Amino acid sequence: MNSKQWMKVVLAVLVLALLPVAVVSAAGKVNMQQKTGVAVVGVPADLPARDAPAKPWVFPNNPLGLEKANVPSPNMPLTWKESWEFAWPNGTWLTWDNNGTDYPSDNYDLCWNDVSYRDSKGNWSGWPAAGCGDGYSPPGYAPNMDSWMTLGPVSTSGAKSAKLTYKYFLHTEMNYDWLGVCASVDNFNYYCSWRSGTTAGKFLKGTLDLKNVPGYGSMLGNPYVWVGYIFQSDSSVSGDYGYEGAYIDEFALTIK
Ligand SMILES: [Ca+2]
Ligand SMILES: [Ca+2]
Ligand SMILES: [Ca+2]
Repeated sequence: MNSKQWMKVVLAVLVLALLPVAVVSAAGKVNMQQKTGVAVVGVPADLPARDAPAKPWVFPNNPLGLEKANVPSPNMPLTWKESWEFAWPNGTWLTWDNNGTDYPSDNYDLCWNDVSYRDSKGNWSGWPAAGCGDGYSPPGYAPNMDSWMTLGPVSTSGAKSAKLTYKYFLHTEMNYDWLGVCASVDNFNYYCSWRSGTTAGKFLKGTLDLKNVPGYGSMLGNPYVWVGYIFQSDSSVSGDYGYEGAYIDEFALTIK
């Protein structure tokens, strides 16, 4: 082996040695806060003010980030499934940094992307800091994030039911850093159910019934409906304190 290959072996051993620590830090008891609230496209999240971070945020390094084949995922008409195993974003998925790069100042350009760090099935899941200009590999989210991914529009005209199911792994600073599962009928105001805290190192099942969207009500009978996830972090205590963020996997939107 040449020196580069040896370096990879050494790094692999180091990463494997650190894995149990990472797993332990995300484990423990399921402990989450929940709230509802509206998020608006293009309007940065208005999170409570905090003291300045004690130390500047530094992007973690993941020299062993895996590559994968760039092939399209299969599309399905009434049930839209996403497992993040294939090329993503595909179809009408969009992802962006909703507070741009200057909010509040010297912020980053971070949005969702597929990562092979954790999954509930297969090898990949969606993670909110791996995409856009400053995207990097997990674990550890940045401060001041407002990372969105949306799918749509889909039509619920004539539908008797419309439901989103998914698996989520959560590990955030309780009450300050949030994962929202959201729906919209105008692709502007997104009505969300927010969670913060920990799923204790596991993926849990989540649902969003479009018949009963928090803060809105029924979104059935609409020709245009969008769904999505938003990850928001405040100005301090994030990946630098070992918090991983949120992973989404086994997404299925079923309209019938
Ligand atoms: Ca997956
Ligand atoms: Ca930003
Ligand atoms: Ca925080």
